[in-house]
Amino acid sequence: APPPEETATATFGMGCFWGPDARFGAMPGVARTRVGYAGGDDPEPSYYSLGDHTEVVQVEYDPEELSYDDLLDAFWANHSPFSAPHKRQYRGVVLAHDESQREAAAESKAALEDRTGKTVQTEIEPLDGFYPAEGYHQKYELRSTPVASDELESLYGPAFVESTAAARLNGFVAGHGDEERRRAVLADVDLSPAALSEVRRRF
Ligand code: MHO
Repeated sequence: APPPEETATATFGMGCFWGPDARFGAMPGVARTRVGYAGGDDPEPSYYSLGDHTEVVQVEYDPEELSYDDLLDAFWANHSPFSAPHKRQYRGVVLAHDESQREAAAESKAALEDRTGKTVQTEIEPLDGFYPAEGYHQKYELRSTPVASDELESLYGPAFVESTAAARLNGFVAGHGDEERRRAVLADVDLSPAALSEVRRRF
């Protein structure tokens, strides 16, 4: 399927960014994902010199297929909102791109607190700068199937990490998605039999 013409973008901190990169990447309606550093003031963050930033995943999605509330559901279900983070690097945070995201996030946070009677530690802040992480952190799970990952790289070039195919496969090799969707994506992607069976062995 061709990528949507207009995407919306969401940014979340939810612990080590490898996991949520894979989880969101497998979701129908997600067009692209990337991981990076955000939520701090340091002008030049890197993995080994993060400053006051947090590991985040950025999700570009088709708003006709998926809503920001759907993403928030996945966000709350896949980090630990009630425990204070050990390090700022891994804190739970919604980095809102606009006022409507900020409101939706605040409402869902209040609803979670009402439902559980517990205090949510997760923060909600406006996004102010996103710094892409090093290449080897992008589609990290997919790099554990190197035949497939190298083939995607030669198909799409270094920007393969920004492809929908890479997002999906990165999710599938991490165990996300259902068999029907995997089959549809694998039938559509231009990989060799060797790459396909390398990926298939993971689920
Ligand atoms: N230090 C952990 C998390 C990495 S994540 C990119 C690990 O090596 O598994 O922070």
